[in-house]
Amino acid sequence: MLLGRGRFVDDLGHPHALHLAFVRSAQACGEIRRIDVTEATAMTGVRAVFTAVDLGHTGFVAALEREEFVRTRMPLLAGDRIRFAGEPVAVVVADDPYLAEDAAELVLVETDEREPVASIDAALAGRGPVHDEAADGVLIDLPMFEDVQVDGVLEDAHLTLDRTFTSARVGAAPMEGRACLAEWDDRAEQLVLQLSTQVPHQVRTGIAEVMGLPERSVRVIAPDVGGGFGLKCVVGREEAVAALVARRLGRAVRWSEDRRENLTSSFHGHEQHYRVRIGFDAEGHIVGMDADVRCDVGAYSVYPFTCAVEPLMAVTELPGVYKVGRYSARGRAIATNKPPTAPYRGVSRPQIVLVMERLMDMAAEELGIDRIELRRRNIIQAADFPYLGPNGISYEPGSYQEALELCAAQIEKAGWQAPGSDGMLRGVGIACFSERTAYGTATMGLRKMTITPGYDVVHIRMDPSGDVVVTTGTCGHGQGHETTFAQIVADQLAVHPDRVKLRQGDTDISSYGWGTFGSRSIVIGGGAALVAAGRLATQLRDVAAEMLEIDVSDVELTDGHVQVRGAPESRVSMQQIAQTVHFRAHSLGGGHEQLLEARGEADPPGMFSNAVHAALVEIDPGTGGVRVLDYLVVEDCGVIINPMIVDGQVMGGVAQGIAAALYERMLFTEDGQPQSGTFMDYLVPTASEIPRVDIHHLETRCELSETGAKGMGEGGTIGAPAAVLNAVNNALRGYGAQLNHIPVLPEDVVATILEQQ
Ligand code: MCN
Repeated sequence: MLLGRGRFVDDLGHPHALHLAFVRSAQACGEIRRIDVTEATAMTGVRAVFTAVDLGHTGFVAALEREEFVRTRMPLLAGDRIRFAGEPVAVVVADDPYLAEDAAELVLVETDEREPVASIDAALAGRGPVHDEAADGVLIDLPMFEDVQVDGVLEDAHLTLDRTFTSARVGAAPMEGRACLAEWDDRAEQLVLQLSTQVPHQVRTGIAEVMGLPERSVRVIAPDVGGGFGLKCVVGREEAVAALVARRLGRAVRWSEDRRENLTSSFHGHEQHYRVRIGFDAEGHIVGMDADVRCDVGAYSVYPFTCAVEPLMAVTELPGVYKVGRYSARGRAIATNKPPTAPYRGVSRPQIVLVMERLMDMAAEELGIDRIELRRRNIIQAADFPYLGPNGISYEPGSYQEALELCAAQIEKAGWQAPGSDGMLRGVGIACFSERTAYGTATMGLRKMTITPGYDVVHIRMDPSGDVVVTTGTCGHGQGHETTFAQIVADQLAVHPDRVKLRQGDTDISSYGWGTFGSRSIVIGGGAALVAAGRLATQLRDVAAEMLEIDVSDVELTDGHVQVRGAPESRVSMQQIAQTVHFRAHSLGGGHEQLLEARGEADPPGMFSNAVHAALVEIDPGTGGVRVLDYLVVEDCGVIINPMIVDGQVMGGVAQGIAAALYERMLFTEDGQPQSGTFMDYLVPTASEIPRVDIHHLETRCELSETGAKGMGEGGTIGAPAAVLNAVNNALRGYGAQLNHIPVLPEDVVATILEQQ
């Protein structure tokens, strides 16, 4: 990548491809009266203009098998109603992208404008509805773990806090936006769709469905993907339109989203409101909690995850690493006239950790108990494992308390408690959390999605030169799977990792797989790779034993060879074994028809990584500017496959979490107009805003995973908002700060200071 050898969708040459530009709605809400494409169609170089009518009003319906879930449809192009500003209503196909853009501006869309629903409050106040099927604006309402004792427990508690928290809508801002190149291959009778995605097979399923084709007639290929962060783990309507247009015209077509489209018209996440009541006894133990979680999920349910992902995750996992006693929660997905939300990195966990960690700090202050001590009293202890939470989740062993103690010791060591200089205010914040990773089908099944992800299958093949090719349905897009999968397989086969090549991101070469999201790849794909490699190792031992004329129990794999145990001079290389199997099979006694190939599968129940984050911030009371001076992470993701990659994931995640805490937010006006259409308005932090991150590892081997690893790809993002927000409040302790929203902006800081003066 650094040498420029990466190949992204836009790098894929195609001399005859036509270019798409989408005509997008200028209004956030309205009925479409007329779409006039005459002028655009007449432009030289324009090959076609399509509307929903031309495409047969197709769309995606993502659903849960739950009574409470309201099924809605996301049309590929808006046909009768506009549901957000930026929604695609027509597509122009032209010889070059500039012509396509110019022609798109000539398409006339006449609408009867309606008053949009641009916020949770507006939706619940009865404005709308966004979908007639959901008259009250709620797409799913989930009362969960309804413990009737909670109210009583909270009334009788020594201390009860009743607080609200909000987090702003954010975008994933991947370096590469969405992009695709679609072509109908007449000879193979197959649509070949190359696109920037995390989930090639789900894209295949979705597109085959809207095109009315069997899945074999759609091949989806993800070349290098320039970041996804959850935005690309759902199926986009623009890519589906490209597929339909390619087939319709019998021509290759391509589309690359520009930055403004990415910011305003793709998928967002994390716009949530919480009201939480939590009770403590006099010793600071949590006795009960109840929560009302409201998620602004935008205009549509995304395919295939649906809009229930955020509320479900939030209510299920809110208690986190703490023993909460009694628990009850309600989670709602609320439709608004804004772009839909996808499972953006962390999926509600940055929010629930923020809620719990702010509550712990606020309670510590009210109770007069040191904030680390209060956490110590409530955190799940080693003796509690396997711990069964009030949310019905069983937590396998982790190093929750050990991580807390190590983090506290490191804060001491780093001298963070020293006061700031030059009138600057300094604060330290910490956040403890667990991250449930690698959900298999059984756990995913609890969500009741009509399409339930979870398992993965890996195929492994040794070629005649003794090199190994591994194919997987997971689809790394910046996580270094080429390296870590090779490590796992190489370890099993005792070959150098350079001799193992990973092939991913192509639905024609791998078994059905679920791609990469939910920090699942190393546990599920990597676990399946380990199983497959183990089976291949058995075949190698069998063949070698026959070649060496010795009992199979007397051979071992080592250093690229299979050798007689204790007699290293009697050995055959992998290449010798592979050539014998492929080219001289007749010389073997039979039973080796498997040609040195195997498959492996994994479908674990899901497991929890854990971590503690700490941030040191400095605030300029004059400007309200917040700087993160230093950052500390203690994390435990089980057996670490590759420490450098894990550290990279943590650092990237922390940067994303700091961004959510201090900078990024998608703003909308009251009439649903996006205000964050460029990187001048949507503040992605640069290297100069991100501090050094000091990372310490603990390793609790996971018995639920083949490799002993637990996932961790979202962890950095999950802990950072809470750690930073606690640090900001801590820095402003002299001003009675109670900042419970993100991002915290300089004006919030200044307002807090002024209120006390
Ligand atoms: N790893 C390891 N040892 C462990 C655990 C993980 O060496 N015990 C390594 C894995 O081998 C893998 C990486 O760490 O190379 C992340 O592994 P895992 O936790 O399995 O997560 P996934 O690979 O499934 O990645 C998904 C996760 C998610 S959900 C988002 S969103 C995300 C993220 O990863 N988006 C990213 N990290 C990203 N990183 C980049 N550069 N770009 C994105 O879009």
